Amino acid sequence: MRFDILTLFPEMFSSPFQESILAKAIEKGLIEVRTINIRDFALDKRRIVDDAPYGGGQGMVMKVEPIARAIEQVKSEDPSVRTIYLTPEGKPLNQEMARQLSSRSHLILLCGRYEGVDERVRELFIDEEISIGDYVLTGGELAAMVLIDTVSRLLPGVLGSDRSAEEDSFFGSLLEYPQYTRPASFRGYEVPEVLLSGNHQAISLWRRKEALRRTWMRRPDLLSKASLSEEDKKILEEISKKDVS
Ligand code: 6GU
Repeated sequence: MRFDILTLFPEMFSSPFQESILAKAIEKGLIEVRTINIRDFALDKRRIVDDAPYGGGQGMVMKVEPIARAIEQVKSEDPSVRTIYLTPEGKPLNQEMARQLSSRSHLILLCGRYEGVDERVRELFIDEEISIGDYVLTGGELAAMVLIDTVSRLLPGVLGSDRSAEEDSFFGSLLEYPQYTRPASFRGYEVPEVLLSGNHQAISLWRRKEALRRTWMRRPDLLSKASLSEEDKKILEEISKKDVS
């Protein structure tokens, strides 16, 4: 899968893709991440990319021509590319959207700065507008990194095969159960005994209970969307009766 990032700050992207899982995904050729400096597509001598808004008001607006030329260059190489504008006015990103995006082979990610882009960019070139949450960033660059990260890890081979399969059955429904590793005792805090028991059935049940408890405590909104078995519902009833810890 290929990502072309259109930005005024390509340097921001130098390190996030040079570490860990995404670096390996690039090395293996599973993803390709290119940055394109919008300023390279400003044809005037001073390479101006922004201007004051018509009608007056605060701040600067990103000009349409350099963005248009940059997008058209990518589209001339691949007319089927999908163009996404990262903006707090977009649809909030969630796991289902990430899953849908992961089926595409090529995305353009346009990162806005200042007071946003000239509206004609959106009308003429943008297929989809995406936000990463209800708060305001200084620009779309960090949002583009988040999007690339969450989409890439869904691609076959990016995570270990066992991990991706596991994720799919769980995904979007419940929070994770608590995890422990050695030592079994740390400053008087013990690992729950059941996890040391070797009883796989008991361990599974404990983990499901803890996942349900944690979801109920922290994200009750997720429970209405989760697919719950009859046993899950019984466990939840118990939890909601006695547990306030
Ligand atoms: Cl995509 N851009 C900016 N500037 N702020 C945001 C955002 C995007 N998503 C949430 N906040």
